[in-house]
Amino acid sequence: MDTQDIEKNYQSAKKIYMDFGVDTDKVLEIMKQIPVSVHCWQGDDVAGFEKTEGLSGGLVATGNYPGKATTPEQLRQDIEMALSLIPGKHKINLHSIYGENYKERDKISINNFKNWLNWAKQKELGIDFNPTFFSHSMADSGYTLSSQDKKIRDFWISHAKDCREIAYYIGKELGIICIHNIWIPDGSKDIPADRISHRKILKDSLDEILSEKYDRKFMRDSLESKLFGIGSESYVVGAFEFYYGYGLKNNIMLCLDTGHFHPTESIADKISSVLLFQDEMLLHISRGVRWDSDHVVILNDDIISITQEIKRYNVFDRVHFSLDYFDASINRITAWVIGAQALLKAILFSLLEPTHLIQHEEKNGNFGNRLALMENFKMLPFAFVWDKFCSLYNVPIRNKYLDNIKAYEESVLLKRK
Ligand code: RNT
Ligand code: ZN
Repeated sequence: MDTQDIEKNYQSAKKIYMDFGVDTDKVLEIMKQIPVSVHCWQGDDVAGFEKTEGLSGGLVATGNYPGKATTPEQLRQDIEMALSLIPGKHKINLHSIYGENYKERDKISINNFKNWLNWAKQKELGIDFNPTFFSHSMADSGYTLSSQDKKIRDFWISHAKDCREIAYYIGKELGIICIHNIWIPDGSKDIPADRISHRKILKDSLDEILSEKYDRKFMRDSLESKLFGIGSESYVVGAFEFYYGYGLKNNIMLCLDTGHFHPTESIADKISSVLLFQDEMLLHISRGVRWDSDHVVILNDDIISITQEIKRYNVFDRVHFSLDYFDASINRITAWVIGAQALLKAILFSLLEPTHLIQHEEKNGNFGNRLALMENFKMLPFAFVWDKFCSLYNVPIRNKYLDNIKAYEESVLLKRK
């Protein structure tokens, strides 16, 4: 398909959408303003550069596809490659274990992220940041911020404080908000006899970590809940209810990870409740298959129902999107691109929805028409608008990007030792 075909298809799609009262040109302008935070950890199976301990905290990356990045330079090069195939202007999501040249987790500072910072400046990318509470001997007991052992707890409190400072510095340097997201693996494999003590300790730890106030223009905190994990099947200290309560009381945003709820629970349904009481929220878009397996995100109903909710209340400015999955069994660049494109497609699909028409049927109590319109809108030529969006950023159309990845795999990835 050449540029002329893309344009021709787009013009015919534009006309069809116009008949339903949707302006595709305007939608494309909105698309340009919606950043997705691309997680660096898809590039190396959540290994990071400490290289002292294996992946822990209940996180598992299965597969052994060749060519994974093992140095910061390689990882940045791979991210650049992935970004060149993802239309739009996006952010990068870093974990503290991706810092460079530090000896111990509790001795990190902004100096260990200078290369990332300079690179981001050069590429005009925002950065989000996460303290890392796993893959470390101090997390081996299964508890970090909620540990009853003061030594362990203090170690992690200090880590989180350092990370908030780093996040603030990053946000200030780049002039783009840096979201500092706390996720801890704390919990227990089997039925605990005392749930509340750990939760009380977690509350105190968070109070201490968050006591330092930073300018929200540059840094914002978020708290990520979970339902269960590998090794924490019976009890997770940082459950949704815990953080919902804490977040409301202390005005800290929540992070909802789409893999962190019961498999049949709708995350989309939660958005309108959370945003009634909080200004904003963070989403970790993931795909669980039977459990929180972090499969590559695809364009499925789960994701579309989330972006539809956001579209229907027009709250794209109050929801931050980030990706969170890791698949080591396929080309890691392909994994990044599929997931990021899927999320962007879901956003575009939702922006193109003639929402006013279905809401009109609902107001009139005609639920048959509402359902029929919803079904009909699935058939609108959204792919042609997507192609146009890709072409605006010189992203090869449809599956053409696979050729670029193949060439990169041959010339770069397979040459890595
Ligand atoms: C774990 C959480 C967390 C991590 C990343 C690496 O279940 O989803 O967000 O996946 O921080
Ligand atoms: Zn997550």
